[in-house]
Amino acid sequence: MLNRKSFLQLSSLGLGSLYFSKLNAATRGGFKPIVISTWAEGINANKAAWEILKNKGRALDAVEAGVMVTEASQNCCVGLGANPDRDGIVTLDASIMDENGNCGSVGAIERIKHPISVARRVMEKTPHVMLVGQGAQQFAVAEGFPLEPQKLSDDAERSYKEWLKKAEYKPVINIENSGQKGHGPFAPTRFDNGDWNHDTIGMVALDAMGNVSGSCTTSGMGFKMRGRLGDSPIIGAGLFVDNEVGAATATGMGEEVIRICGTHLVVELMRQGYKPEDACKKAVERIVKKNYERAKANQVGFIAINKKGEYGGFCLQSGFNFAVCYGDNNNFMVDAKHYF
Ligand code: SD4
Repeated sequence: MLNRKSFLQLSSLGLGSLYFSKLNAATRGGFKPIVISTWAEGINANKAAWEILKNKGRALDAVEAGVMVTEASQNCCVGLGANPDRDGIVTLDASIMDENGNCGSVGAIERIKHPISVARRVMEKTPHVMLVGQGAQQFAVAEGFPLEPQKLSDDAERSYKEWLKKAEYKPVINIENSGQKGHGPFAPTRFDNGDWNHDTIGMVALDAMGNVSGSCTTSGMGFKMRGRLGDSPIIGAGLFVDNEVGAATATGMGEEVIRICGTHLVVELMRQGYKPEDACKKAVERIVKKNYERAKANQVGFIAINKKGEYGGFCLQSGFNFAVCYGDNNNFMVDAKHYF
């Protein structure tokens, strides 16, 4: 415990405020096992991950199985049902990282239903971390993944046709609160029930053995330039795990996340003692500090867990939420606090 004398000593070193920002951090969770994931699609994904975690399975298996649910959902902007790039082709990115610092990813892969599983194969079966484009697809096929037809889902077809009318190339942010309907450039689509449907799911989990792993899978941004890669397949940007500390994943405008090596930063801040929410907040503040105007015009959300099973998230704009699960009857949404 910090007594008055030691606090004065810390203060004289200029460390008093640092101590208090850590002390005052919102501490949520503290459960093992636990899994958290981005956006509302995370609820179903968490359920699949929880089935593994509750049976003392490995976090790595949980984060793969969890996001596979989202990838398989035709009703979602993640996976092959998602919005295409501006040339009308769906290209997918994914990454995965385990408790031993092993990682794998695929970028701009086409016609493969489960990019996350290909990313895992890259990690486990090649000496490499990342495969992209044609090469990634070739590897997937050689590994026995079926090549799916190159066809847009009905929803994506509709969105794309709508987008082509103006073909504007600018991000739409804070769309959850904007009252907008329909589909904008870079925008997620909207379900009939009014929920927004986002392009990415990132998931991090702590298993019963105390090991941490993470996954991230995305169609990137709807109507993106052909060849554009976001943060999701980049280790240290869209996903980072360090089993000594915890794990973090990101969603939103990937370029902003890449510029600050976002999830690596979050994990390093947790290593310094910040709670997950405060570490995410600091990373968001870094984005703002780098370029206020750009930060104001974009959305980014981080989520993180530490080795104690504490969790947190923070974002630039209101509207970002994440799903937290630590029991059959404990799987719920949390609204992340926001900077603007
Ligand atoms: C990207 N971060 O490709 C992803 C997009 C995303 O919800 O998270 N959309 O930049």
